[in-house]
Amino acid sequence: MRIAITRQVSPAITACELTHLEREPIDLDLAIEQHRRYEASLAALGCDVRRLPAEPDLPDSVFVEDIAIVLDELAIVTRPGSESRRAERRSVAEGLARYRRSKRIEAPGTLDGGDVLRSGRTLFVGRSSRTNTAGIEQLRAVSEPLGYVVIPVDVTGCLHLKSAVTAVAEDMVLINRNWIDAAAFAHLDGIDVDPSEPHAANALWVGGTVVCPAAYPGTRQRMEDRGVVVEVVDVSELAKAEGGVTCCSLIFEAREGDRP
Ligand code: CIR
Repeated sequence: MRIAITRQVSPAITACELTHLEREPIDLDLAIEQHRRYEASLAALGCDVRRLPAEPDLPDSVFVEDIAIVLDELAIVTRPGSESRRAERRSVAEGLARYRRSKRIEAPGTLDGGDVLRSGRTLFVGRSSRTNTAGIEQLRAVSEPLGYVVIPVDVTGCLHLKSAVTAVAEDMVLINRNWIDAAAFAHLDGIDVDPSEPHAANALWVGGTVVCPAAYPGTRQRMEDRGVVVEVVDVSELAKAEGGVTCCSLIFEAREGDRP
C-alpha cells in the first residue's frame, strides 16, 4: 500500500517564506480547494492519503515534503534551513513514527526534503540556500550504510533541487538546466522544461503517472510526446507560496507490520 502524508493549508499561508518570488495575494479558500483536489488526485492514483493534524499557526506547514525524507528502511526528520519551519517537525515526526524508525538532522546541519531527489538507490541532494554541507554529510552518514549513494548537486537559481529536477519515470528526469549543475543527471534520460515555463520541473511521479500543474501546458506536451502519462492539477495559489506538487506530500510504501 502506498501512503501519502499531507497536511491542510494553514490560514497563515499568506505569511509564508518566500525566497525567489515577490509576495502576491493568496486566495485562501481557493488554496484549500486546490489542495483538496490535489489530495483527491493522489487517492485516485492509488495513495492512501493521511492528513497530519493541522498547524494553523505555521504558515508553510502544508509543505510536508521539506520536513522528512522517508526511505524504505527509516525516516530522516530534517532540520529545515528556514528557522520559521522548524516547529513543523514535531507533528511530522509523530505522524511518521507508526511507519518507520527515524533519525534526525542535527545542528549545525540544515536540510530541506525538497532538496532530496531519490532515484533508485541514489539520493541527489541539493546544496542550496536551505541545505548545507553539514546536513548533506549527516544524510550521507545515515543512508550510505543502508546502500544509498549521496550525490550533492549545486542549486543556484531556485529554492530547492526539486524546483529544477524531478523524476518522471524510472530513468527519466524533467529538468531545468539553468538552475542547477545538471552534470549529475547526464546518465539519465532528460526532458527539458518548455523554456517559457522555468518553474515546470517540479512534477510528482506516482503510480506510473506524473502529476503536473495546469500552469505548464508546454512542458506537459513535451512529456506526453515522450509517452509520459500526465495528470493535471491546478495549484496556482500554492505556487504563490513557492510550493509545487512534490512539496505537499510525503509518499512512500507502507510495510507489513505498520500500524494502521
Ligand atoms: C518555503 O519557502 O519554505 C515555502 N514557502 C515553500 C516550500 C516549498 N517546498 C518545496 O519546494 N519542497
